[in-house]
Amino acid sequence: MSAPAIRFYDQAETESDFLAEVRRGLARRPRAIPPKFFYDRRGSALFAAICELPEYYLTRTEMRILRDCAGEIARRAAKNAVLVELGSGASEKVRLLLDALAPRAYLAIDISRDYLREATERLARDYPRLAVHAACADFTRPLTLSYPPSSAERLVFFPGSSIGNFDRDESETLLRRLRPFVGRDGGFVIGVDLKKDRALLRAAYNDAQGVTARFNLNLLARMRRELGADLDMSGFEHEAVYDETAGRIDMYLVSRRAQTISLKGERYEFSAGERLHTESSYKYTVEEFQALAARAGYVPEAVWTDPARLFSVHFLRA
Ligand code: AVJ
Repeated sequence: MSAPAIRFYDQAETESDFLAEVRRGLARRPRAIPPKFFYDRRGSALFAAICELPEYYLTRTEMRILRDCAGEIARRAAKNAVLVELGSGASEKVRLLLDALAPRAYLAIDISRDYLREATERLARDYPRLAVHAACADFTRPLTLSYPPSSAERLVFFPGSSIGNFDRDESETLLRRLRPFVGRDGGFVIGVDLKKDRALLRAAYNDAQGVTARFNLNLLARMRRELGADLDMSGFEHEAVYDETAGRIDMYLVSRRAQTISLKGERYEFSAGERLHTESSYKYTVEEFQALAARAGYVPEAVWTDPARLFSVHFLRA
């Protein structure tokens, strides 16, 4: 069966952006590379595998909440709105909204080009009457897409606690920047992971099968594949710790010994035990997140959680 056509837009990160950010990240102290670079094709596939892990409660809990509140979201959304998803990944969660909402169109935005194409083609096959648009873009930068038209009302969907990758100031800035995109009559549905017992959090980022470790280490593999970096992957190990005061998980690649990463003629010396920060994942209480949203100019209209209060889904008015 031939797949319905996807409208595909490209506003991609280029290879030179990756190179520039890796160079900068290796040169600064403490060393750090932004988590958006996890998501090459293999990284997106590894993340999808993380979502299936028994320890990674986030995805299945959010799906359960969405299943329960999708009808209410549909009632709050503008009729005939375009559904726009930021960081659409496998486009699995959005199916719960599509089933309740039947929007006029869906726009998936993701940084992982090939993965985005495959995920939206699968979706278009399963929803043959839906107009599916896909944009390869970095939503932390201003969106310069020709779609949706400015006249279209929007329901913006930002699931998975992707907002957790940004610190509190960056989150506020990102949300404020997205407000005009959501628009006056639009709605913003955002999934936010909640603060909880540290043992549960630690386990979610240190799974027994080591999938999260492979996801983290894939950043080094990507540096080799795409940038020709010379490094020994077995010289690094995955570490994820919960900083309770800051309310965040921090992920690192830790150098097991003194060693060098060579990249385009430059040498970066690592001492034994030295850490390269690869990700933060901020956790919120419901009230903390609502206050953040309000500072960014939104009105928090509704919030849903699971009975164990592991995860939250917020409906914000722009
Ligand atoms: C996609 C950013 C929400 O922080 O939980 C999962 C990424 N990193 N396991 C998260 C991730 C390690 C994930 N987010």
